Amino acid sequence: MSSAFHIHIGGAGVMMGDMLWKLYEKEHNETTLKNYVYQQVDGHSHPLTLFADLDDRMISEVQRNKQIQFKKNSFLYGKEEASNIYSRGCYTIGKEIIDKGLDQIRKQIETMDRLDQFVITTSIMGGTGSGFSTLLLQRLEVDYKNKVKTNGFIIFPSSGMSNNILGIYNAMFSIQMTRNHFHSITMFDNQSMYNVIDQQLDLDYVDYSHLNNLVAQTISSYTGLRRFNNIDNSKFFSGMCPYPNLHYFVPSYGKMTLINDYTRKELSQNEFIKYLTKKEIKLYQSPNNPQHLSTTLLFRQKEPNHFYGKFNQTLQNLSHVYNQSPRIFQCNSSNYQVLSELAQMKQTGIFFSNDASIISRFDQLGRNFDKIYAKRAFVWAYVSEGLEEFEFSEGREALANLTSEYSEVIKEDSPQNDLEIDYE
Ligand SMILES: Nc1nc2c(ncn2[C@@H]2O[C@H](COP(=O)(O)OP(=O)(O)OP(=O)(O)O)[C@@H](O)[C@H]2O)c(=O)[nH]1
Ligand SMILES: [Mg+2]
Repeated sequence: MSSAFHIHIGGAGVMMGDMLWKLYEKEHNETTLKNYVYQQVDGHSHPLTLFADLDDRMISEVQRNKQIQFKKNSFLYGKEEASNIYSRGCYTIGKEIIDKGLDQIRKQIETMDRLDQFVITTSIMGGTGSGFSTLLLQRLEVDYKNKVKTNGFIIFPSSGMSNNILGIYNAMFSIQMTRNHFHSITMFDNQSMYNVIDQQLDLDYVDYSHLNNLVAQTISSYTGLRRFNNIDNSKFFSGMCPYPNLHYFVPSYGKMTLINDYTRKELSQNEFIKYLTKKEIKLYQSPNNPQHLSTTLLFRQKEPNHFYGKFNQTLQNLSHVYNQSPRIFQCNSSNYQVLSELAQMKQTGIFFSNDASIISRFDQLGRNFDKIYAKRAFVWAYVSEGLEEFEFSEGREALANLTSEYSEVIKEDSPQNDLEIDYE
């Protein structure tokens, strides 16, 4: 019955995983379908997961948490980080531990009745997140090709990071991996997540734990369909891909409220959908108007939602704008919070959109890359770690191909995407 294996790669990936497993642990008592993500042995639940990093700093943080019964096989680390260099993660340092990692994954998977999907968290700006992820995904594909879906929840570069030279190169090298080795990618960027939190919550400070919480809530609602309602979620993302390569999704999550905000109230159907589809709460924001190729609403609430299944009016209006109706899912479970300053809302939701307007961000990444590569900034650092120079242009070409695949579809798509939504 077990069917998802989680892999958390690089410092950011590991910390997102840390937050996610803390959340699963809180949700643990509410579900009878634990063995979707845990191995059950003699009444104990052990996470089916691999935390992989080239150094042990972040992994030690995770191991400090004794509440969760991780198995030894769930941790893989080497002696030194990839120092922000993709090729160190992919070719030199990463190679030293890859076989051990695959072995740890295999041993855990052997304890499962079946495996439907990998759920992967990482940030493609880091040397490990970009390089080691690429190596691992290439190797996993050999062993599990076509049998197992690979769903990524990935931090992309923020739009303002044009001076992070290594981060831009790493992200560029990772595009091929995201296109070829994943069935779906749910995209986040730190700046957008900061903006969303800043607009909604009056916090004195915001750190990575708040951003990781947003990612964890998104993943948990998605896997919650299976963990709480026994809904087969294997087609959740593939049902949003008109073409296999166009599998990049932008999520919006809400509502978030502070624990001491006593004004919080339940939203009506229209208010809630209107809120969730607002451009400003996207966790990966593009300057252009959305170009939704397909959309999905995922609601989360313990009691059956009184407006679930009665969306006709709203759906008609949404479909008028998007040219198609969003699919709707409901996960019946409470909304737990790991961060003590955030309130547990009665109802939350996620709006996933296959939004072609992300190409403006891909174009921006391409322009930033062109600028630094023209001056050959730090090319030596990658080449001295085993990268062949043609891979720079190969990476750039992969990005250009992806952008043009999306552009083709936009051309065919209805111009109605720019319309304001009338919800009443
Ligand atoms: N959302 C989020 N982003 C993070 C976190 N930690 C780092 N980042 C971002 O992710 C980028 C990559 O950092 P890491 O994930 O630490 O890098 P890595 O993959 O471990 O790679 P190396 O350290 O170079 O081996 C950073 O530039 C930050 O922008 C985190 O906990 N959460
Ligand atoms: Mg690191």
